Amino acid sequence: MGCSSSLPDRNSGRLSGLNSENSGATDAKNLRVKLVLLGDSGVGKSCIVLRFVRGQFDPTSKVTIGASFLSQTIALQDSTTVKFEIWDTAGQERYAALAPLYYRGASVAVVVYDITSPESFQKAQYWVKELQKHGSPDMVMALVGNKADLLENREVSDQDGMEYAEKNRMFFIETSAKTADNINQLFEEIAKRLPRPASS
Ligand SMILES: Nc1nc2c(ncn2[C@@H]2O[C@H](COP(=O)(O)OP(=O)(O)O)[C@@H](O)[C@H]2O)c(=O)[nH]1
Ligand SMILES: [Mg+2]
Repeated sequence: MGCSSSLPDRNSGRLSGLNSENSGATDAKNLRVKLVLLGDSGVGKSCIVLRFVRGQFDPTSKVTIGASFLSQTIALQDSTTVKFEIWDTAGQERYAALAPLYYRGASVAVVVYDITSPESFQKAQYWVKELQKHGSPDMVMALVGNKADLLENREVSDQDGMEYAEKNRMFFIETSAKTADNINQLFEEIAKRLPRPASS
């Protein structure tokens, strides 16, 4: 049973002045960014989003309505706020050709793999290359090793994840959507790394 973050609700941005062509700031203190998640099916992308936006894991209902859009705002220490407009796919990650439509205009890409699956780590590397070729050049990229609670089944070392991320100038973190471990930290670290518009 997968997580679905595709249920529109009060957190959904579908009806609230959605401007998919990105990005950027409303002003220097209040940033608004488009964030996309990429990675193999089943690595936990939807669960990460649900955990972050609603504090839940594994909802009982599952409705798929295509790429879903959820938003969540966080406040940073320096009193700036960052509103993440988070795009999660409903399985379109299987169709690599559709991906550019999805990540176009995104200022943040979160590439997720499952620490118990070397195949998913390979796939993550494919997505990183894809983003380097076709994404916006100033995109903030994070590499996430999810399912960190399944330590006894680990097949990708944190060392391998970290080294790959470093080489590709990405932020690296291991998370568990199940236990909530490092989920908020992931988004906070991304927020800190966003380019700030010059205040006027
Ligand atoms: N143990 C564990 N299972 C997880 C975690 N995150 C997701 N899952 C499970 O992995 C499966 C796929 O999750 P889902 O979010 O639908 O993956 P997606 O296809 O990448 O969106 C589901 O059965 C989840 O319950 C995690 O952090 N730990
Ligand atoms: Mg999903």
